[in-house]
Amino acid sequence: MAAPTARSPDAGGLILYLYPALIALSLGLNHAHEITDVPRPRSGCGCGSGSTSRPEAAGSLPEAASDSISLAKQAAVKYSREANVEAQKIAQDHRSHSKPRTNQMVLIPGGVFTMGTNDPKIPQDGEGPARKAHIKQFYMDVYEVTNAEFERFIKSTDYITEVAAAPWWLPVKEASWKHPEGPDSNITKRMDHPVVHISWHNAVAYCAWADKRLPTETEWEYACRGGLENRLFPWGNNLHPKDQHYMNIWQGDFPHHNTEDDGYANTAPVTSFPPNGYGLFNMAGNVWEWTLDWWTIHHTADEVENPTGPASGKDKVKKGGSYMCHESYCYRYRCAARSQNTPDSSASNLGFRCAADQLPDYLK
Ligand SMILES: [Ca+2]
Ligand SMILES: [Ca+2]
Repeated sequence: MAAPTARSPDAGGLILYLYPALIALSLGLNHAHEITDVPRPRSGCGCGSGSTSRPEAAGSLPEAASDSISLAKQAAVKYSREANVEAQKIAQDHRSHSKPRTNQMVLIPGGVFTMGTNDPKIPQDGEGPARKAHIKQFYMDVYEVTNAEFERFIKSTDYITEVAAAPWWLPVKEASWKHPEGPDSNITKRMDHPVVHISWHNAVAYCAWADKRLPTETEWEYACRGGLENRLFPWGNNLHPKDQHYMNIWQGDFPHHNTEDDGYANTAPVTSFPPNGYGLFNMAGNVWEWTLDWWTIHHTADEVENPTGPASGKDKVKKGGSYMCHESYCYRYRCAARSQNTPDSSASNLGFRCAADQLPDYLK
């Protein structure tokens, strides 16, 4: 599979990811000349199985000196502070990768459902009219794409992520997926949270790398409803079944005070909260999710089959609402709800998950 290429810089600033290993290697070698305590090769140690003792005669000074310098360089690389930091990073990466993967998909059976609603809560968003939509079967990611999964993509492709040209909400200077709240922030403790500050273009590139694609808006909404008809949320109409929180949104006095009653002021791990009838987690809430479709608020009331939205447009559809949504301001954590962003923009509450026609071979 061909690696996606980096996008041209005209869509906004770019963040360049240099190979930390190369930096560490270069720093380590630069420090080699500072080593004065040169280790001496031991003569005739016989270390290691099958090794032969170094003949005494062969230990001429020039060769020994050459070996010593080589060993010193290796030692410098191995033990320099920079190399140690790099080793810790690699170990940390290894640990994060040894955690359970969250790239699994489930089969969403084909069928017909009622898309949209004739009782729109936000009519100007084009939530209506209700229309019958036929959907052929497809696969859907069980979880929103996490920082850990996205990092695998970045590391294996040299992909350079786009930075928002026009953040629509709480603009954060120099924010990126790796530094969601700006250069001083990081995602180290959020590897199992949804990746954010991902443009639509970035999401498309990731899905292609994973042998997947973005879901259409109709597929997304069908999947969100989990087999239920005409319900507000993925599990039904009751916001708090059994007095429990079923998604990560905003509780309290928006935007002044978030009581975090659901346990999270910001993003939550993608495995949080109960799944819907199809086994999908956090379709509503946590982060908004990009879809394939261009945005329009005008829909036919006719029956449709596997609709893919307008042929062109300015904005892309996003679905599901986010941890920033509160009923008083953004009552969009409903399956029929929708909103939009330009495809080159990103936000701290906008992520994605992928769909696929066929289950990728590596998941079989
Ligand atoms: Ca919350
Ligand atoms: Ca979501």
